[in-house]
Amino acid sequence: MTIWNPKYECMSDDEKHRLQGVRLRETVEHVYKNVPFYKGKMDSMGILPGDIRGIDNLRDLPFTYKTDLREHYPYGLFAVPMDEIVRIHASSGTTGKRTVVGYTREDIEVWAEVCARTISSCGATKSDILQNAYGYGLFTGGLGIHYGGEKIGMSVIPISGGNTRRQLEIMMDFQSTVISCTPSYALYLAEVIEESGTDRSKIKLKAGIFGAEPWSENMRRDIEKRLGVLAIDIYGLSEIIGPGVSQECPEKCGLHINDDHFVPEIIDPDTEEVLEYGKQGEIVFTTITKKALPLLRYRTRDISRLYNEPCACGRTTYRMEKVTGRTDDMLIIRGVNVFPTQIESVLLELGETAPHYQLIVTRAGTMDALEVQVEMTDSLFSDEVRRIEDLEKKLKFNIESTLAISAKVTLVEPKTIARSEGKAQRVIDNRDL
Ligand code: DLL
Repeated sequence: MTIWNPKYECMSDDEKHRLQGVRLRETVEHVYKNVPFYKGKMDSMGILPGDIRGIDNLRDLPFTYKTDLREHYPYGLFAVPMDEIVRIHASSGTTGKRTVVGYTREDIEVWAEVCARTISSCGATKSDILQNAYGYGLFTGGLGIHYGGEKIGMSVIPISGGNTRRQLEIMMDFQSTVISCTPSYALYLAEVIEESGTDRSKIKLKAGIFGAEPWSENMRRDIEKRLGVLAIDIYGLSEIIGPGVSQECPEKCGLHINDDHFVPEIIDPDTEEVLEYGKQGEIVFTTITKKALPLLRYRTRDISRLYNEPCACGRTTYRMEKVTGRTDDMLIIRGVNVFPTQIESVLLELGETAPHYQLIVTRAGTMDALEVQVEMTDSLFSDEVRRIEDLEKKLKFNIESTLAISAKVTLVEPKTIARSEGKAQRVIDNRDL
């Protein structure tokens, strides 16, 4: 299997640490000079850019949290003037405000490079036809993978997400050999292929690049068998760059982190203490080449482990364990990030229900479904059925238009949602991933 950029994917530990050290120093100088938020944080900790001599000083630097991005919404953490920004993407914030990320032309080039590594690691070359079924738009999945595919020289089909019939028609007519989408959508595609009695000899797929949400080894086996592809995991988050932070190789023993651009650490999420290789904790990333939005020690909230033993594929990058959970309550429903607090603000904004609600997530077949149960107030409960149905429709509409996710809304009788003495259990996730 080809390694896209052996110079950087197969460095010795010494070479890597030296390169990371140089790039970290440049990044720290850049943020200290250009981002008042970081200057303030470093000043209050008594650290000057000159104190950062190498990668071992990483742990002297401050952490960055998703709330920092929200507090500086939209552009407050950007480290370059807006006329150097050539692209803006956004992802869900914990409340109404989105997390906004920006890229310079150089950042876009780095992003294409790391996505080219990702796509190559499933064995794809410029002779392949890539059906890119990640959403194009504010979500980073579509355009990130698109540029990576083009950098390799593949024929990229920017089909975006959804419209399953059209996906199948294009897959057969255009002879797609590689597909990129969320793993749950891949399973749904497999189901539709089976149910529609499609002639499988017309499907030329050989590999799939699946990510943006957690998926298990069982799901991988299912997808590989039913779609007839090699299924590899791709991980990333908008704040760090989007897709392309790390990816599996065909050995499937952890995801190779593009650690010449993103330096990982594993910490205890409560004490913020750095943990050793092999220990489970929250994965934290520092970007060391990003110009528009460099982030120091970004708390991803994703749970993983780090490995630094060499991999049989020849790459020498750190590897991370497949992400299976988070340290916060963010849900990923059909690839869309959803915080319960976002739904809460939609419910409270309308103010016609009681403030007690519960989210029930299920997976019917291969597709995630979200039901929002909200308690009625006593007066609503004694009102006409018609008014209750109208309110359900209104809430459904507001949730869909604010969060871009469809949900079933059910108004339930007063006092039927269990009260808790400690943290309210807002989410019942019945998916068996
Ligand atoms: O989901 C970027 C992406 C696009 C990754 C396409 C892979 C493919 P966000 O919308 O900012 O970015 O969501 C980031 O999604 O913190 C994880 O919780 C979760 N996530 C992403 N990839 C994986 C994965 C994109 N392979 C958040 N396994 C992250 C598990 C994943 N969770």
